[in-house]
Amino acid sequence: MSATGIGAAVRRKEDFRFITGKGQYTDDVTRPGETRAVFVRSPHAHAKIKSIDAGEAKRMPGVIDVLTGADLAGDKIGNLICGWMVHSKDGSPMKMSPHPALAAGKVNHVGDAVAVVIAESVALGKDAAEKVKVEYEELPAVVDPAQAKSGPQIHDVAPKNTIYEWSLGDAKATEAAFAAAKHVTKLDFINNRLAPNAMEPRAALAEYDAGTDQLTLWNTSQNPHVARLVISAFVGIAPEHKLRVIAPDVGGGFGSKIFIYPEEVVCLWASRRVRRPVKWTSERTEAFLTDAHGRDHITHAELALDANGKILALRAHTIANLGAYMSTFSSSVPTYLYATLLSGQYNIPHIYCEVDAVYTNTVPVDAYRGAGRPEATFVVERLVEVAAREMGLEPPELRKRNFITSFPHQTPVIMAYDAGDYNASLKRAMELADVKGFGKRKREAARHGKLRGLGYSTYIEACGIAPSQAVGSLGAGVGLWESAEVRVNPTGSVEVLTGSHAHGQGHETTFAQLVSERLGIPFENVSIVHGDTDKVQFGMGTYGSRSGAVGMSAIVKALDKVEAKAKKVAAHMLEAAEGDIEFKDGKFTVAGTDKSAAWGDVALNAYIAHKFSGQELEPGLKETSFYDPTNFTFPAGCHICEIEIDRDTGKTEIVKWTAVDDFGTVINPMIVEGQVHGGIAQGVGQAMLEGVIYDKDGQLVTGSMMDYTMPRAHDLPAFKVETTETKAPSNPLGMKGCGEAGAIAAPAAVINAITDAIGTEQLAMPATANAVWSALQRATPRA
Ligand code: MCN
Repeated sequence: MSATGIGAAVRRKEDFRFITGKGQYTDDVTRPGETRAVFVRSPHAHAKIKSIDAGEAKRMPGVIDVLTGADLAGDKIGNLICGWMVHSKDGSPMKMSPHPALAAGKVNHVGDAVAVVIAESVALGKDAAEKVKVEYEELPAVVDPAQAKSGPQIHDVAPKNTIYEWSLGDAKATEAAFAAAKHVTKLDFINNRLAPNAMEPRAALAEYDAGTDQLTLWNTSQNPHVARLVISAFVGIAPEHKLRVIAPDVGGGFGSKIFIYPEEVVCLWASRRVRRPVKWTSERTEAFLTDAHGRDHITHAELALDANGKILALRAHTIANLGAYMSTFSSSVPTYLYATLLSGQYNIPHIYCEVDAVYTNTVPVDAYRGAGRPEATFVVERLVEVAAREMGLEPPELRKRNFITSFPHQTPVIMAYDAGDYNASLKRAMELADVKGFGKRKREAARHGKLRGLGYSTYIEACGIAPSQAVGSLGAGVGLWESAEVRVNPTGSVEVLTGSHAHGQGHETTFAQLVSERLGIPFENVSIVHGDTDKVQFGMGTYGSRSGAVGMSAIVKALDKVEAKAKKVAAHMLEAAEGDIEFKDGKFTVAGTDKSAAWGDVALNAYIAHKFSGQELEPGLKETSFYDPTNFTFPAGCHICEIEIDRDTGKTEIVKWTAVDDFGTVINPMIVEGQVHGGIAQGVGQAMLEGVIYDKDGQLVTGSMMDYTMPRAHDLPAFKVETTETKAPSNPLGMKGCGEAGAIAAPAAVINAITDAIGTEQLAMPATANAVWSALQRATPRA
């Protein structure tokens, strides 16, 4: 392994600019004549708009225009749409509501955009926004997804507020397996609603060039090409390349920046109308009110087992709250990304899952780190842990009896797992966590009046989203491949244009490590270019932990082509047959001789056109590829959480965290470890601290950092993180994604640990001190 190649813990090259304040985020970009957009938002969860009077606001100093849904409709700007079709079990298509970028006649959640003020500054815009008089007729609201079907109807297209009633698996076979079971474990739980809270809030800056009829959008996007494709259609920009989307440095996304939001559509449209650049940057409270939230499931789940603890079947019914409108990918999260993972790491012969997706008067819900897979893991890992307790088995023992041990393994819920060694990660995690010494630690804690608990989460996820072949069999339409272009300059330095987009994952480092290793050139001589639709031809962007397995595989494919062409050039230079050229460590050699040419010489020669005159070889050294994997990758692992609880206050401290994950080939262990740390922190946040709360009228109670608790460093212990390795056969590097693992594994590990200590399974997330204390009042702690 070279010091900067595959497997090396290279420091992230992008961090210098980030930690020295040199990053260029959307809000840092300024354009001459820039104006600011300030949105007038609904204070009501559900109301008719009787009238909007913007007269006074329009006359205020510094106000350029005030635009409403009527203006939008007048300019024929269409509705935001959800991209993935899901059919109900009766075959009917999902009920997609209209979603105009500015409300048309009715608002459906607090924060719904009603009008926009375009002003010389944010301050002037805010003053004017207060003077926009909107007369509302309030309507009753529905907030609780359990009440959605009987609540006031939100959209004409969706009776009983039902978007779809979907199912997966064989209901009859599952029922028969339950009938034959010796033991059935039943659980009810809520997977709490989360606010994404990326460090950089969403922002958009749109500029219209009347000379060329060209629009440019700087945007906090995780997938600028998809944004261009979709937004150009909404805003009526044709041909599509008249819109350039640039996602410069993006300060975190966690999924929340892959969707098409009203604000960027409005900025583009407004800049074309007012003929000046229009910028909008979200404030934190605006972010709580408008960024798509995550999770929000109500689930009843059951596990059927035989007398020996062999799992016979699993069934689940979930109500998924999708909020007031369907967001870009929301339909797929509680279906294709959730129910398809309900087999966990286990050999479960029969699974049946029903998902009812509903509208409520809350902000839309869509993908958030893990997207469907944390919810699935929570179902499976809570059921397994509780079943073990109920049957008097050690939780790891029940897991071992049911682990899938031979691959490939076809689950009853579509996914075909390709490789893994679940026993290996469980065994190693138990060693690292010193499970054997737990009893002693528990007794010691008891002497100090504390309760100790140990919780496991042996999770699985499907990453590398989303191979066309697999997506086709899910009936979900388009697959999500990735592109790469490798440009070799005459000096031998390399620029890689990738369709992936980094917003914290360190691609500028790991992608350069791959190229450095493959071409045997210095890491510093490789630059990664991403996030600009005028530079990169097309790309699908970053989410679903796909940039390694899919994005880097596209680079491998392009590098293969580059190497093949470079060999032709070297053969010409060395006057040898092409088949005799070997390439290793940055050197082309004629096999069996000492004749060789260095990478840099070959690169230069590739550009000396006269050398090839009269030959078939074209000058230049640049190759493109599009890579569509044959399957998802299936990262899996074991997380063990150990907690200590103060009996008097319910205050719970995580005292130990052990994670052993299988990410296949690891490119950069330091980056991977960082990804796992971040994921665990978010998972712990969900389990113990975070939770979006709306009151019964649809007012957001947790609308600021004072009300919505994010995990801090002092909430977390020093993590013990290791990896095991089984290579993913579906991509040339054998990589599996690592970006979501922690967030997927952690909630179940935490709740399993706390319930182990307190002796009741009735504990809702977030397990705050108050919740734990209350649960303790109803329980007898386990000895
Ligand atoms: N990697 C590696 N070896 C592996 C797997 C990955 O070295 N076996 C490296 C990759 O090269 C990349 C990083 O680890 O530099 C993450 O790779 P991957 O798992 O492929 O995930 P993506 O790059 O596609 O990132 C998406 C993932 C998701 S889905 C969310 S949500 C998330 C996450 O990454 N959002 C993040 N991590 C985040 N980290 C930050 N800082 N900010 C976010 O918004």
